[in-house]
Amino acid sequence: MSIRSIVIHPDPRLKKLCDPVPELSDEVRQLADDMLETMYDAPGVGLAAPQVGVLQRVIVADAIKDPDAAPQPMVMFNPEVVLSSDETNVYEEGCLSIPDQYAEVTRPAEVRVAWIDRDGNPREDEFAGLWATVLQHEIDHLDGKLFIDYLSAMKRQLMTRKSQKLKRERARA
Ligand code: K1U
Ligand code: ZN
Repeated sequence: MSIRSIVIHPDPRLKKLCDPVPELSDEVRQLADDMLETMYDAPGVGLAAPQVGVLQRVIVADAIKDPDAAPQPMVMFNPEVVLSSDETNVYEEGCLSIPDQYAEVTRPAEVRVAWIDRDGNPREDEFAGLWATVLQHEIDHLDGKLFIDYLSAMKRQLMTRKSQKLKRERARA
């Protein structure tokens, strides 16, 4: 396993519609393992393949925030929200591609997600709380959508400028 570098906004790769994974291969399983290692190292509670520069529909997540709890790594290939609740939830979201910036986003409180697991089996399950928020945030990444796209144009511009500045500073360092 290895830690991959995380793409920082603004970057055209974060705005692209990602391709479905046609079939599970050693290469795509390796990508998922590397993404998990990258997510835990960051640290974060989720990561989508375009954030490591790969335009394929792969996400990983572990939305257990308690550092003393056992890890619950989740790998999803071709994840899809198939049902969303009318009830909504507001959560202060962050993004590893927009470091150190947070904003409240309203999303469905519960979602039913269909995906292909690491063994190639089709799966479907319901998620609530932080899991629901994180999975929606990650699936949005696969459609080229960032959490700042839910904010006003002014807030989005401000956060984009800050991220651009940070990206320039990191490139110089
Ligand atoms: O997709 C990403 O950029 C990862 C992002 C996921 C996310 C966080 C919060 C709400 C929705 C989606 C992150 O993991 S940001 C970092 C973060 O939230 C965190 C970091 C350390 C401990 C706990 C959480
Ligand atoms: Zn993100």
